[in-house]
Parts: sequence; C-alpha cells; structure tokens
Amino acid sequence: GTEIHPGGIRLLVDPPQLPLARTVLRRSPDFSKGGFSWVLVDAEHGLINDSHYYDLTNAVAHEGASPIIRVPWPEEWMIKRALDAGAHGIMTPMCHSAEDAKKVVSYCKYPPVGVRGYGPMYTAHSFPGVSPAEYDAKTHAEVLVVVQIESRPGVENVEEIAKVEGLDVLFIGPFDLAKQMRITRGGEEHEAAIQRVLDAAKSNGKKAAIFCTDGNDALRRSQQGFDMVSIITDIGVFGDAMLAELEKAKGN
Ligand code: 3PY
Repeated sequence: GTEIHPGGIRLLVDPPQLPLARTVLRRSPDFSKGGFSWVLVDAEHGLINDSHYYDLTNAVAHEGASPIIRVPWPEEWMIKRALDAGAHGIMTPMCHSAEDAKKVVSYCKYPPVGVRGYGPMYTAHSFPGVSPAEYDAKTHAEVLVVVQIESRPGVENVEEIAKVEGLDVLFIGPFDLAKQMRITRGGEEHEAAIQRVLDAAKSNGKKAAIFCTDGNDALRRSQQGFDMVSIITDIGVFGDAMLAELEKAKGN
C-alpha cells in the first residue's frame, strides 16, 4: 500500500462515478478498481516540510494515485518547490478573492501563462511513464490547481473566484470556514455557505471538493454533488486502530 507519513498525509478520493478530467489523475491503474485516486500531502497542518516532498510524491504516484501537496500558504516559492518535487496538484489555504486565485494559478504555470520558475531535475520522477521532455512539453500544464474556500470573504467572492481561468477545484475547509465566519459547523449558515461554493463551482465548470471526517461524511457530500471528497487522515486511522487494540488488550 501507499506509504503513509505519520501526521502528514490525508487520504482523499473522488467518487468513481465522477472521474476527474485530468489525465494525471486518471493514470492510476487502481482507479478502475476503486482505489484512492489522490492523496493529500499536508504541509499546512501536517508535520511535513519540503525536504519530504520528493519521497512522498514518488511513493504515492508509484502506488497509482496522484499526490496533491497542500502548501502552508499561497506563496510563490512554496508552490514552486512543491511542483518541482513532483506534485500532481497544488492546494492552497485561505483563498479570499479572485485576485488570490489568479496569483495561485500564475505560480503553478510556466510562462507565458504564469510565472513558475524552471527547475525540473526531479519533477518527472513522480509521473510514471512520463519522460522529463514530455513533462516539459505537456504534463506541466495539467497540474491540478486547487484553492481552499474557508473564510467569509472567500464565500462572498466565490462566484468571481470560480470564474478564474486555469483554476480547477474549489475545496472547502469546513472547520476553518466555521471558525473564520464565527458560526457553528453543521449549522444552517454553514451549510448554506457550503452549498453556495458548490453551486458557484458547478455553474462555472469547476470541480467542487470538501474535507470530510470519515467515509459516511464523504458519501453524504458526494451525494450532495461534490466531485472530490476526503475520507480520513493517516493519524486518525492509526489512532483509532491503536485504541481498538488497547481496548482488546484490556479485555473490553
Ligand atoms: C478545514 O476544514 O478547515 C480544513 O482546511 C481541512 O483540513
């Protein structure tokens, strides 16, 4: 199975009936068998830094899933290092406006489309079957650009954000969304904000994604219409399994 880095990787899946358009995400030999199609390497909240990226992107990609790196902040140099290390996609926290989203797109694309710097020594290794020349010619343009909508301005500007060219996915962070909006997670206002982001994505031809806390939550959100949903975190899986064995050891 895919190597899981304690504290850092989130396992995410898009529902098989709603496959992503991107070829990089469909190369997975396991995809048709229902395996994970992508794994989030979480350098925002996970204990991961850019010296781990290369090993993680390669481990994930060679198991047939696409590694998406969530960088700590939407900074050009952070995005560049993640892409150079072989990320199939970039996720950035706290997108508040169309201007924010345009910057992220620009950081992810080589000129003339954007401003991404050129440093391809290690990049193609995590794209099985793609040569460095092919990465340069074509694959670089397919990296998935994902921004998180998780603030009041992000929601208020979401229709404009969803129009940004080159942006692929609007990804809701429901925990931050509730905290930033100072509302209750799961409450009426929170669910209305989530629905608004979903609608904005759909009506502008973008994918909608949301962080979920378990498989049931992920199923509910995919039935609501989300294209990409998270399922579980590595740390959650380990913790639950260890506690279950501890209970057995206690005779419970
Ligand atoms: C959130 O729910 O705020 C997230 O960003 C999930 O990691």
